[in-house]
Amino acid sequence: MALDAETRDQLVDTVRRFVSERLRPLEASVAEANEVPAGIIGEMRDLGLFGLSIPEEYGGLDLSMEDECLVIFEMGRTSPAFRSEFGTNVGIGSQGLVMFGNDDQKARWLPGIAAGTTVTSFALTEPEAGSDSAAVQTRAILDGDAYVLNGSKRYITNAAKAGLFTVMARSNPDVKGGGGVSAFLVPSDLPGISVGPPEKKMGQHGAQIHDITFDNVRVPVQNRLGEEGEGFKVAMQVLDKGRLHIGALCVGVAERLLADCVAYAGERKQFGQALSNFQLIQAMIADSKTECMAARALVLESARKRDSGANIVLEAAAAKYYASEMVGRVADRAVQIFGGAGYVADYGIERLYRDVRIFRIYEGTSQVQQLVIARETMKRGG
Ligand code: COS
Repeated sequence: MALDAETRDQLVDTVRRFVSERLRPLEASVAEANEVPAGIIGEMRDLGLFGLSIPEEYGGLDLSMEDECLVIFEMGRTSPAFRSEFGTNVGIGSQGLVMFGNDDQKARWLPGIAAGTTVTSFALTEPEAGSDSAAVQTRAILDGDAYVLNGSKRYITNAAKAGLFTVMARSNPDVKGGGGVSAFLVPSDLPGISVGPPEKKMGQHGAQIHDITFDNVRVPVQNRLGEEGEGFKVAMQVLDKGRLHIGALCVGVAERLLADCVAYAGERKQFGQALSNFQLIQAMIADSKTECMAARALVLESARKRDSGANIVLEAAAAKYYASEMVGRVADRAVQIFGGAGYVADYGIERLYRDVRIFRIYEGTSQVQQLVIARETMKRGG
């Protein structure tokens, strides 16, 4: 649902102030501790950030995709680890339930998800099924009133905090590919579930990813999301929305980096004048600005198209592809403009440079996005 312009502007403004006053001062310490403080997560709950995309009847803000992107542009102006705390509840962890859940499933889980008291994770990726997500091997075999899950999932964001997983598993071993896969709502406290230690990562310290193992986990039949065999399509449609959200996040981080570059180039003097006077520095700033504007426009246009109910498979892939590649270039130029200061930890530029690298990989690599864009373009005839 679209908010009226005034309420929307107030929300965006509140998030902007929260980011600059509460989150930015904590960036270095959160990366160092590899953890977002509980008090900050509480403030995020109070602001309603966990429920941005959850329908109002379940306690969420029910934002349109366009409004969600406007909020996420602001969240991008700080370490992406902060957004990760509520990102799964807004995006891939909850949207299968929002789009395909029945009334009972929604009533049971969405209020906690909107409030942030239940954290969700999206469990698709496996050791042998990354980009080839239709190849999932985790089994879900029907046995009386329950499916019995066996297998493992890899690099699952927020798995250790989650109360609920959306799990894609093969319910029909005779059907290879996506058609044999179903989606399940799996409470994390069911017997037989174990979550591994957090992975040591290149960046986004403070955000955690883990493996999950399912050992004869009995998931009640009523926890199946959608019909048998629909799980791959559930996952793809969840990812379509997720990719717009990640595109918006990339724009936010890029705009933050650009603002840092402009401030630094204005202060730093070499050859007797500010860096900003040098045309080779200006060229880098011009390129980053133009690319930020292009990505912002692409993300918003794609979001509006989703809000209109249109098919956005191509648009979501293009927005995520362009914005994630773009923020990589902007981060690289930022290191260059800061010079030695961009390479040492004190200025935070090298941290963001590492943080943005995953954007070209998770929720579909750039190469997967290229495949999707090419297929859809050919399907649409241009
Ligand atoms: N919305 C609805 N349906 C979709 C869809 C979408 N976005 N994408 C695919 N489908 C459907 C197709 O229409 C097809 O249906 P039919 O069998 O009825 O024709 C079915 O799903 C299989 O689609 P497709 O043939 O495109 O599947 P592929 O195995 O070729 O895989 C890619 C396609 C590679 C695009 C997909 O596996 C993918 O997105 N991989 C990356 C996964 C990812 O992002 N992982 C990150 C994990 S979360 S951090």
